[in-house]
Amino acid sequence: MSATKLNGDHKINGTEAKAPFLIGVAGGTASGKSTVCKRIMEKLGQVDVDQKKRQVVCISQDSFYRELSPSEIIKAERGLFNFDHPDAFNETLIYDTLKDVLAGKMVQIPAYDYRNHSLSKDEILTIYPADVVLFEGILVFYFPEVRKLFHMKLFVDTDSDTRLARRVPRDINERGRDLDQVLNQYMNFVKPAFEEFCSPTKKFADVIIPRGADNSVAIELIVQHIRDILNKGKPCGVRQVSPPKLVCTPN
Ligand code: UZR
Ligand code: MG
Repeated sequence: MSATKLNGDHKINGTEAKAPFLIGVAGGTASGKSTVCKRIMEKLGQVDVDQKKRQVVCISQDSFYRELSPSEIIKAERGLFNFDHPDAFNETLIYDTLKDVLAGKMVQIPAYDYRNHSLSKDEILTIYPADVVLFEGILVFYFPEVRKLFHMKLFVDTDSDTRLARRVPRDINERGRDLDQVLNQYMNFVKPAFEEFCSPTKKFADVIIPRGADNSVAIELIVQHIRDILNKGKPCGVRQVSPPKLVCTPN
């Protein structure tokens, strides 16, 4: 199967709208959350599809870091700001955005600029209505009201040492950090916050994915489940008007 089209259109206020199947993907830093989302999109044949026509889209919780005050920016530059604490996020904006997504609305969210520790002023991501929306991040199951919005909850469970080994080169190469800063931040903030805020949310998951994106069996099972739900036409029980159909287009 090369291309998959998932149709779940219905009308809201006279215009075409979609109530998507909303999937939360949580897990520690560098556990492979984004890669798991990418694999799911690939298997549903969505990666090469034009943004506007995509039926499966992914949103990152990083787009919802709150704006920092000038003194917090100085702390962040010294590696002294805790980006792994729930208070670093704008919970209200996450909730309101996901409610809009569930109502079939188009939403616009900023990209996150890790080098400047701030939301990008130039890069705005437009999320068009889709059949399946993945929302990934370290603390997506932390906030109870947000947690209730998901139709399916996945927790990517990768060993801490593997995650640290991935995080160090990623922060140095992609996020403009030096080794001392990465390790200090990991010991002072990332590891304790994982243990206090992220790891306890594993209990809310419907499916725990050991080894993350390497676990192709788990990912295939999840994808099959998504296909089944969409084919049955009852993805979310939220506001499904016309049943979505899964159309597999052969090569
Ligand atoms: P993932 N993060 C930064 O490094 N810099 C920022 O400006 C904002 C966030 C990190 C954050 C967290 N922690 O561990 C990680 N720190 O991004 C989450 N320190 O991203 O889930 O892709 O690892
Ligand atoms: Mg990430």
